[in-house]
Amino acid sequence: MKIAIVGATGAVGRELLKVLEQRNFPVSELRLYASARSAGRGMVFRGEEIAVEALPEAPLPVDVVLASAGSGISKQYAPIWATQSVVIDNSSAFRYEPDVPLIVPEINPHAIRSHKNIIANPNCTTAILLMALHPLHKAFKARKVIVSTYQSASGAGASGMEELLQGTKEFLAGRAVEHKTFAHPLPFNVIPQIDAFQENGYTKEEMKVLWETQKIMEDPEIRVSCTAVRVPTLRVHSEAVTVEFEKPVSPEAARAVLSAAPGVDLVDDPATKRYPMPLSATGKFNVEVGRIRKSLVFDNGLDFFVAGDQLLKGAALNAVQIAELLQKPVAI
Ligand code: A2P
Ligand code: 11C
Repeated sequence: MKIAIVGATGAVGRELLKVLEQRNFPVSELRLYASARSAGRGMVFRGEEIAVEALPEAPLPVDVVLASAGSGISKQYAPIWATQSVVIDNSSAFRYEPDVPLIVPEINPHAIRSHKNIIANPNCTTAILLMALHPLHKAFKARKVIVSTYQSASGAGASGMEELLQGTKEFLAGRAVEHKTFAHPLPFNVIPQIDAFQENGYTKEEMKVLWETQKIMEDPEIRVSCTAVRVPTLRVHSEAVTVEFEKPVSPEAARAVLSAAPGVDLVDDPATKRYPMPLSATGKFNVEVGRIRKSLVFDNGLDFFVAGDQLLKGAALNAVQIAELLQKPVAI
């Protein structure tokens, strides 16, 4: 397949190059696009340097466009790209359109059948949550979900990582910490705001977790309340999750389900201090799940903790997995 990465120089774009390589995706030609600022810069793919091109205002000469340059660019250009290519869009621009499939390949690969050349990749927080929640939902039927997130700086892109690293140096040197990407200085802090506040008091990031969970799990009845918090880690979103199920559930039964779930690593041995953490989940394709215990609040309830590399399962890996589905539609 001829592939284009739009936003190739960004935090997700750089991972897309690596994931295409690691999964040995059949790329016959790779075109890299970013802003005019990056034009001419070289990026290495399979040992060869490819020059980044400024994004043109025209269709791209490829089969598949992997877009990760923000929702403004996707809104403007994806309809143009879609005239000639299948667009796998990492932004939130089209996720809630009824005729745009929103896909996590382990969960709803069948949704790809209805695509009209734009396919949406979910929000990273949602994708990581659902890797653990969906297998449990299939087994015990989840009804109410309460999530508190611990989201890393790279969720806000390359500038978020840079702001955390630079700000940490400034903090340690006793200087004032500058901030632009985040609403407040992030080093040695946590910020309970990701994206804009909505009329109901939740942020848009928090509402996305509800909207996208209902669409991907094809269950409009499931209720989700999220508190999304930025923490000073570089990579990996972690989430503390409480779920009330319709059917009786136990930690042992949940562990059995999760240990058989694709894309999940059960990391759950408190006696040896093994549980999901950003440092252990960094760079991993699988999402770590652990701290599984019976809820003290809900009768058919569980508490657990997940940590997943959101640049991978929450973005680049999931997008490449969707492209892999395009190659084998018959098998779905
Ligand atoms: P550039 O590096 O040239 O600014 P991140 O999510 O890490 O912030 O990355 C955003 C990506 O989107 C980068 O590759 C960035 O390129 C790209 N980008 C930003 N603005 C534009 C634009 N106007 N046209 C094309 N690509 C853009
Ligand atoms: C963050 N989850 O950590 C956000 C970034 O809907 O694709 C991804 C926003 C989205 O800041």
